[in-house]
Amino acid sequence: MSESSPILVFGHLCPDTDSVISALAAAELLNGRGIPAEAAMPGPLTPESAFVLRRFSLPCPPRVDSAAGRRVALVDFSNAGQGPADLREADIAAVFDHHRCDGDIASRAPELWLAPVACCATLLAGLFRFYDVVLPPGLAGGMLCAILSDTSLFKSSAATPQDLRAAEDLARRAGVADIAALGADLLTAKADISGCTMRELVLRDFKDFTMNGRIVGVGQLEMPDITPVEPLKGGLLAACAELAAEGRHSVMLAVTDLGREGSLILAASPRPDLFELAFGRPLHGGEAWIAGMISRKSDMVRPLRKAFESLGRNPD
Ligand SMILES: [Mn+2]
Repeated sequence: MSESSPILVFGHLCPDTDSVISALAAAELLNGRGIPAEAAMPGPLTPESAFVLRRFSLPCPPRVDSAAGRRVALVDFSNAGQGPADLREADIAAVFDHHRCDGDIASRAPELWLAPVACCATLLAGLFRFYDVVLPPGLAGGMLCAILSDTSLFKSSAATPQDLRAAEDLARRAGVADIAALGADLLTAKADISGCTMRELVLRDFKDFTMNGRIVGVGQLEMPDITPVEPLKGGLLAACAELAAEGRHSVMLAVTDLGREGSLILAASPRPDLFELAFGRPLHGGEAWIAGMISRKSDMVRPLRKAFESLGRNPD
């Protein structure tokens, strides 16, 4: 394992804006501390991330699909299952995350930064101050977008006062006078579903979670208004079923309507009763409208994990 090549910094598979921008930010922070590092991303750029990179003239991190034999730093995730397949063969030099840590990765380096905030960029913004590293204005703008994206423009129940304060500070550094206008542009970019296959839409913002020994995939599409998705429901549900057949117990897509502040869930599962237990509404033809559901972490994964934990250990 080479100690001389730069640390490769990347986020989770199907990288969202926070994963892409936090990789750039953590690489900048490490370089600023005299630790050579370069950002990468283990998946394609989403329309939202492409908009953010363009808007703030930030470089697109190169694609990386293998981590074996590299020194790496993880941003926005800390579970082996959400990274490249050979992540366990990498030397993990640092972790920056804001999700629960299942403890299935190991690191020799005592550099694990985990914080209960809604966005990894919020944590990193604090670390630039901690290490007294200069934060360039363009990167600050990107980090602001990551916070707006991860908090669904602060509508998410996962948003904390730290996220809000970081966003205000980053806006000042980036010269963004109107945060709400930037948020609206971001949402327009995020909601662009033109030219995508149903599978690409389910995978656009998708994560696998291990719940009581079962793999459950949860994707999310956020839109100002979900009407354009109505005619696609059948195709999206079929794509969920296809992804479930690839080694997962269940796959759910939440199509989040930020205007109505709720989500239409589409679920392919042998146990639809678990979704009713988690969200308090029965699925009809694999779908249900759940009022108030916006945050994947708080409103989807947490109750679903509880429902799966009510199952025994036996396969079903
Ligand atoms: Mn994040």
